[in-house]
Amino acid sequence: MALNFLRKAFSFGEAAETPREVPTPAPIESPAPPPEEPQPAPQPVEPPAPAEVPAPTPVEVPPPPQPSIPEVPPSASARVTVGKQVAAKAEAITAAPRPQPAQNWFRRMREGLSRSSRELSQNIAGVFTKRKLDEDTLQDLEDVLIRADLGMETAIRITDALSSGRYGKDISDAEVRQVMAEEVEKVLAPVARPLELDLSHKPHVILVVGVNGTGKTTTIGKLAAKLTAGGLKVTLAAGDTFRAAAIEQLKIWGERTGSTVVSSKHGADAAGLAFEAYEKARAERADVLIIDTAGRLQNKAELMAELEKIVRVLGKHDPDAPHTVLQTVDATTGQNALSQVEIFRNVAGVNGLVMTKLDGTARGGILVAIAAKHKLPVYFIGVGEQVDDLEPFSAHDFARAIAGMG
Ligand SMILES: Nc1nc2c(ncn2[C@@H]2O[C@H](COP(=O)(O)OP(=O)(O)OP(=O)(O)O)[C@@H](O)[C@H]2O)c(=O)[nH]1
Ligand SMILES: [Mg+2]
Repeated sequence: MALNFLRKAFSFGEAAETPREVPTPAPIESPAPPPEEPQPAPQPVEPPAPAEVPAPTPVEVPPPPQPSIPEVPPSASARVTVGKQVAAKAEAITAAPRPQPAQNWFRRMREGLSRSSRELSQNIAGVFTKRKLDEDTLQDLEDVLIRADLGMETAIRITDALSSGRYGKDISDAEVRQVMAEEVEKVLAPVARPLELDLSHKPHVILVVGVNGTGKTTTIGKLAAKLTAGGLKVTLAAGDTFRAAAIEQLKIWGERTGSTVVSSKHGADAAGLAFEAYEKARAERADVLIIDTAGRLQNKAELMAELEKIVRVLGKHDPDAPHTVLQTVDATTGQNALSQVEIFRNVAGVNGLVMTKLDGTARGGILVAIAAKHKLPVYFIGVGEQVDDLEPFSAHDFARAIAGMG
């Protein structure tokens, strides 16, 4: 898969040109003209006036004429999986080398989750010191698990698994943690899925949404690094037009990762910018367009309506766009994260999550509650602020880390 991902020749320098300002987008309500074949010329072009550029429809992109790669079935040629191999390549373009190699990410996640797991382990040990597994201990354990944000459903699942076969017997806290790790892994396994990009869309559009400060822009930068290092051409859209600093922040990520950045003036219409960015990405034959958005609280109706508008406008270009709607969820948030996902999912059609800030939180259990409730794929976890601190999510590793196991 990774080889397939890397199959195209891509010049890092070429894509790393200085991002340019684009004019304020044209009104988006005008009906889209009929489709047209994509332009073959990859050179930078002046952004065309939106009204003159026909809206593209999904196109079949035949596999490129490179030598075939044995690991990848031909039918999968337009799909790529963003995984560890690409993360490893991202190392090469990290501007500031980290003191420790990215392969230590599991250690960092475990250290990060140690606040969650330490508290949990101590509380479990408190329940099971010289006590048999009976109604009282099971109830106490259930309370501990719920307080650790794991959610009622998973708490009951764990206590049920423990009581079957062990009821009335002595049990150690290590055994309890072992069962907990097994049950948490079962809850997480279905959501631990790799992010897949369908490059037949050209661009595959990823819209990134979430509450203020949850890590949208940082995650976009980290993801762009993986994609460009994997040989893909990436365009970033500075859809957070609320704050001038947000546009600058994305431009810096664009420079660091060799991605083109499309931005408009501070205060411009975000949906219009998304529309314009799509046109530009398409004209320049970008593989992936990642759209940043302004952070918003899920209870602010007018801001949530703006997200709906962005989705609607992208659909004028390609009825399937945005193909991925990624929500960043801050792991330090606790229970409120559940309603954040609920509302963003309803409004913007979130179909994948990135759980950020798993380094150093005592509330990592919320990921389990979100998985149990929403069953949305968790593509990555954020374990720090640096470019390589974004890792594909592993149910097994996470479950062991939160249960405080080696
Ligand atoms: N420790 C840690 N910090 C993170 C992580 N992801 C993002 N951050 C930090 O969280 C802060 C907010 O990140 P942003 O990417 O600006 O968040 P945002 O969602 O774009 O914020 P708004 O645009 O204001 O809504 C920054 O200081 C990031 O460096 C992570 O995984 N771990
Ligand atoms: Mg931001």
